[in-house]
Amino acid sequence: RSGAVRASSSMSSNGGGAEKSMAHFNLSPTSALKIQKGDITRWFIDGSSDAIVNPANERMLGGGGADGAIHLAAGPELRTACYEVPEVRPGIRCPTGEARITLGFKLPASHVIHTVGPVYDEDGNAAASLSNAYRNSLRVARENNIQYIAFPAVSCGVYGYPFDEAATVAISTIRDHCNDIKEVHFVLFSDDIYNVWVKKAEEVLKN
Ligand code: AR6
Repeated sequence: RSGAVRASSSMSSNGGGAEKSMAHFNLSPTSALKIQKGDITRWFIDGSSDAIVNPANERMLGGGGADGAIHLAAGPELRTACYEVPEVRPGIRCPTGEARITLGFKLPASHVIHTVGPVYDEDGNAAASLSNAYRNSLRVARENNIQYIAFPAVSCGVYGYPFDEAATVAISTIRDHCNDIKEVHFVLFSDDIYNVWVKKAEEVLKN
């Protein structure tokens, strides 16, 4: 478990002049939001019940983007565990906006929470579906005593969600539904998305 992103290296971005690679916000007296750039497959919090969120599809059997990278890093046991998640309709294990949990297998994080964001804007309801994906991921985390959770920018790759709009939904949903989770992280792949997320967190969490 070496070389991973570590929360302990965080620095506040609120005071100005802070290090760019990690931005730290308070969501409540007991919950923090940390935004960093990086590869989510390498993220973990040492010695804790932690989970990374996989931006999956409704079949839950792998795909491209972060989903592909997570399955590759976790090893084939992850696909087997996903296959065993009951179908709610033929071929569908996790409908859009819902979340399911598995172990992390070879990943440094102990668990994977699989969620499915919307394709932008397939049905005119993308913001509600994206909010549900974050809210249900946080609910499943709490139900499984996860204290630390890391999200990628769900729907911002293959599913085409504009970064600015996605950041508004992601951060306001986490602000409203983070109860009891010690740290909610975003691990973002590019400078572009990282900068949008930090700017939006400064706006949304000020109010
Ligand atoms: N770590 C962190 N972020 C990553 C990583 C990584 N290793 N790899 C990619 N990203 P996407 P979606 C970013 O496409 O839009 C899959 O095929 C990426 O740059 O992974 O929800 C699934 O099976 C982008 O910002 O997920 C579904 O079919 C963000 O993660 C579909 O894609 C999400 O991009 C889901 O599409």
